[in-house]
This record gives sequence, structure tokens and C-alpha cells, in this order.
Amino acid sequence: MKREPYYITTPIYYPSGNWHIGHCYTTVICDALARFHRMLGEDVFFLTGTDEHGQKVEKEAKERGVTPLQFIDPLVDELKSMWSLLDVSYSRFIRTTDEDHIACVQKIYQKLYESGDIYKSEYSGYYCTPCESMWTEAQLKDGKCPDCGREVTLQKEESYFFRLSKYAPRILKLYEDNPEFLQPKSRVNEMVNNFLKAGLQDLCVSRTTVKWGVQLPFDKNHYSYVWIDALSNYLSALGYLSSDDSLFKKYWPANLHMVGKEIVRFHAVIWPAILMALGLEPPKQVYGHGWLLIGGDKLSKSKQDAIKYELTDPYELVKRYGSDAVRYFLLREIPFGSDGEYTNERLLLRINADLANDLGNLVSRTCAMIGQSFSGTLPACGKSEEVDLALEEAANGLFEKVKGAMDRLNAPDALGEIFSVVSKANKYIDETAPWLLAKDESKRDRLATVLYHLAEVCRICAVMLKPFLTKASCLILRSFSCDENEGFEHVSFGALKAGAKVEKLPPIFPRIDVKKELAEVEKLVKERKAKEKKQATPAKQAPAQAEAKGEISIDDFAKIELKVGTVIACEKVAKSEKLLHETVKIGDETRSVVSGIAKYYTPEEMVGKNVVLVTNLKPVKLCGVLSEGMILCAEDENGVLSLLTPEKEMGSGANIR
Ligand code: ME8
Repeated sequence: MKREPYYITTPIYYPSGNWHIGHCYTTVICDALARFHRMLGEDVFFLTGTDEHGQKVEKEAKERGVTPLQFIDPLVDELKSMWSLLDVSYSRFIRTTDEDHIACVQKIYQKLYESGDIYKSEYSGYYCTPCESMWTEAQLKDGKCPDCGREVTLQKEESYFFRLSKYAPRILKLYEDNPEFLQPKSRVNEMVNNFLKAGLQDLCVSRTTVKWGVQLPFDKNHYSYVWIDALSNYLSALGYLSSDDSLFKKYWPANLHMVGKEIVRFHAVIWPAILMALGLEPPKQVYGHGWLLIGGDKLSKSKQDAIKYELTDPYELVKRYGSDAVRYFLLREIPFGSDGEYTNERLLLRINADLANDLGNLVSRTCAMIGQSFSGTLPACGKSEEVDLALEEAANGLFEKVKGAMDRLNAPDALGEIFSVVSKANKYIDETAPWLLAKDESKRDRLATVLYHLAEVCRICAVMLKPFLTKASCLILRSFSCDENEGFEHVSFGALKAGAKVEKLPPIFPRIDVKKELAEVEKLVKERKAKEKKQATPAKQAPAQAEAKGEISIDDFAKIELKVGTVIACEKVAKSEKLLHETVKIGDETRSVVSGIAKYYTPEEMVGKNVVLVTNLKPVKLCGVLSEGMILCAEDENGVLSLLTPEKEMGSGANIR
């Protein structure tokens, strides 16, 4: 039987680092949907990745004296490890620096150029020579460069443009003919009133000054500029325009692009226009979800400082409460399509009320009672009474209700349905009082029936929870000797066989002392902030001057301070496969240094080594660890690194000239 294809995407993330729980929202929702559709037996392709080109990355890398890829790679590693911590089951992680993506983007540009949808014109803007950056009038600060505060000059730059204006009427028609295309409905009004009604402007899609992008095949002086490159990932990941486009044929048009509301315009206006120009169908749906807020504002990287004592770091949250609890909060707490407030207290209250009390108690009581009264073997179900039938009915109706909610993409409602059955089962325990039945030998059959009902409800709820709570659901299924890999084949009451082994479970969600935990979190956040303040880089320095290429003078060379240092301690950087964190003694001073040599040296090998360092580089944070210098290495043609050390024994702190 042919399995229905289901193609779901998240936006591709900017490799900005400093990840917060808001970043996890889009991807965790998509993961729950992808898992749900897999369990329905569909053939799911779930795409996520990183959006790596552009001026910002080019500049930041330059300021740090590294290549854009050297700057980005550790951040991409971090993001991937965050998804693995949160059990995100993507089919492909695409990077816009992947070769197949670049080749596809070049073919898309070529096609649009040949069809006349891309044409050459002029872009005018304000140019800052030292920063090599072009700004719009609105971006200027008091008429000066917003980055370095220096004078800018009005310049015209030759650019290519995409004929977006041509497509406005067709996009309006797309909305009219397909009410499902853009959801929730309010976003349609935003797009129509704020953009489409007034007509669209053609879009600048190339630059000559920003070179960290995809080179245009028909004009080598030009590089892709933002959205065509980024949006095309949804096609390039499927092999569109490549020698093997079988995935594209199978999965396009996408079922769902899930995006945050701030990027709906790009996905619901620019993207369908590009697809129309390519002669392709638009995606079936774009959903613009709301934001996680803190104190009423969007939780974002730049707002981190304003956050008082809220812990927003996904690594720390997962470490403290487990991935299921973090996933559960994101999927349950925020009314779908709207914004929702994030606080540690709300997270802890959810964990205690729903996971520890309701679900945890139901499962542990059921397993414990089967253990005590039937030596851990599931008894056969006797004749059902009215109270049992009501519970059976609730359990039997659950799949359809959850499916209905998930068809509307509404994970909070889906979880609400599951937890309503969990609550009913807890109430059933109170009503049937199995602890009393256990004391009366004549009620043994009744006890068996009650415990069978509870076990079945635990099993059905665990199956339904699999897309959401990836770990706890499997633990529950295993404790009832069920196959944790099953889909939704057996979600009606009565599938559990009497005689199955039932194992006692330790508490899957231990109850948290909220007051104590909040105090600990506050202390942790305060300590982190104090540490960050101490490590903060000096006031933003003027960006590196655009130096003449080629030869440098002896004065230029003298600007680089090189010294010998001794590594006195070394460890792996937790969030990266490539980085080591060394503590280096340089004369009387001790510095924290991060270097990308984990593939070639173990931390043990590094300790005691005399190394050569650049000591006057601007400090940076790599994977969250401060680096106050760069250890020098030789690199062969295969990229293998070898440390530079003085040929004779030299004391630490010796100058290099
Ligand atoms: O926009 N609450 O990438 P990005 C909810 N590269 N979601 C949030 C959030 C918050 N506080 N903060 C961020 C980009 N997000 C582009 C996309 S696609 C072709 C290019 C979500 O790293 C945000 O809404 O800024 C978006 O869905 C995702 O994180 C990535 O955002």
C-alpha cells in the first residue's frame, strides 16, 4: 500500500548562538506533528537547518579574524546538539552552505533570470566605507552608520531584482481560492492590508558588496541577497533541479511550512511568488505561530539581558527537568496561534500538576497495585460495570479527538484531550477504590477488572502521548510489556492481553519543590549574569578597517602580539565536537582559550604543552566559553592540524618576534 507523503518544514535558523527556549518552539511543534504523522503510517519528510549567508555573518567572522565557516560551524554543532537533546527527529538538517543547496540556488536564479523574472537595476543606499556595508535611510542612526557611527555616503549599487510586483494579484487569488493556505486566519488580513493591497515592490535579490552568499551564475560579481537563498532550502533539500529529484517529485508541494509570525510575509507573499515564477505549486499551508514572551516582550537574543531571573537556556532546562517536561510546556502552555508568556514558575507548575500528579500518579499507582495484588501480571478483565464502560468510552474516543486537534495543528488541544482521559482515570481510581477491593478476597474479580481498565487507559494514553513526550511514553509502554515502536494500530480498549508482565516504574516525573527550585534558579541566573558581565568583551570596537590586500608593513606585523604560553588545564567544550577549552599560563597571567583542535589532540595531551598564541585578539565567546587568545597551528592540505611550539625550551610569557 502506498504511504501518503507528508512534508513538514521549520524555518532555517540563523546561526546566532545564545539559543533560548523561544527558539525551540517552532521545531518542537514540527517534531510533534512529524511524529504524529509517522504514527499514522504516513511517509514523513521533516526538514530543518541553518540560514548561514549574509552580511551579519561575514562581518562577525571578519571581526573575529576567522572565516565565516570557522565562525558558524561551532554554532551549527550547538544547534544540532540542542535538537538531539530535545529528541527532534528531523529527516534532514540542511545548511545553506551545503553544496547541493548552493547548486540548486544557482539553478533557480538562472531559471528566473532566463524567464525575465529577475532583471538588473540599481539599488540605492547609504554606504559606510570602513564597514563595507550598505544601509537604508531608515537603518541609519542620526544619519550615520548604525554600526560604527561614522559618516556614510549615498551610493547606487548595481543589483538584480525579482519582479515581485507582478505577482500581487495572483497571491490575492491564492488566498481567496485556498482559505487553508495561510493560517491562522488573522495572518491573511495582515498580509492583505499591510502589503498586498498597496501593491508589492520588486525585491532586491543580489549584492556585489556582500560576498558571503551564493555567486550568481549569470554574473559573477553578484551574490545572492537574503530570501531567495533561504527560502529555496525547502526545494533544494528535495533535490529540485538536480540529477536525482525523486524526493522532490514525492514530497512537493509541502504540506506545511511552520514559521514564527514575524516571517509570515516571506513565506506567504515572497515564497509563493517565487514558486509561481518557477512554475511550481505553492505549499499547501503556511502557519504563522505566536511567540514566547517574557514580561510581554518577544523572548529574543537581544532581550536576554533584560530578563531578570528567568532561566531560558534550553540545555540547562533539559538538564534540570528532562526533555519531556520542556517539550510538554512548549506544546501545552501556549494557546496555539497566539503569544504566550514564559516563566520558570509556569513551567514548574505544569510539570507538577500535569506530569507528576496526574500522569505520574496514575501510572505508578496502577503498576504498583498490579504488582501488589497480582504479582506484576496483568489479570483478565471481568464484566464491565457502568463506571468501567464510561472510562472505556473515553479511552476509545481519544484517538479521533487527538487526530481532530492535530489536523488543526493544535497540539495544546490534543494534549488537553489526553490529559482529560488521564484525569478521568484518576477519578475512576477514587470511585472504584481498588485499595479497598484488595482487602476483600471475594472482590478479587472486581479488582482484576478495575486494574485491567487502568492498565488499558495507561497504555492508550502512552501511545497517544508518543509524539509529545518521547521518553515517558516509551517508559510507560515498556512497563506494560508493549511494543514502544507501534503506531496507532491498537488504540481501542481491550488490546492488552491478560498475563502480560507489568513492571513497577520509579516516578517518571518527580514532584518539584517549586519555591526551593525557583530560589535555586534565581541564584544560578544571577551567578551566570555576574560571570558574563565579568567576561564581557570591551566596548564594541570599531570594525576592522578594510586593509589593502597583499603585503603588509613591519608596523602592521608588530600589531600582532605573539607569546609563548603553557597549557595548565584542558577540557572538551561540552556543546561542541571540535573545540577544546584550555587554561593557558602566559607569564604571570592565566587566560581562557578555546581552539578547534579536539580532532587532533586530547585534553590530556594538551596539558603541559608550550604553545604559541596571539594574545591581543579581541576576546570572543565560542559555544558559550570565553576565548582570550588564539593558539597557532600549522595545517596541511588535508586540514590536519599540528601545534606550533618553540624549538628550544622557553619560559611561558616569552615574546615572539
Ligand atoms: O527567521 N517565540 O531565523 P531565526 C517563538 N533565518 N518562536 C521564536 C522566538 C520566540 N520568542 N524566537 C525565535 C529566521 N523564534 C530566518 C528564517 S526561513 C527560509 C528563514 C522562532 O533564527 C522564529 O519565529 O530568527 C522562527 O520560526 C525560528 O525561531 C527561527 O528564527
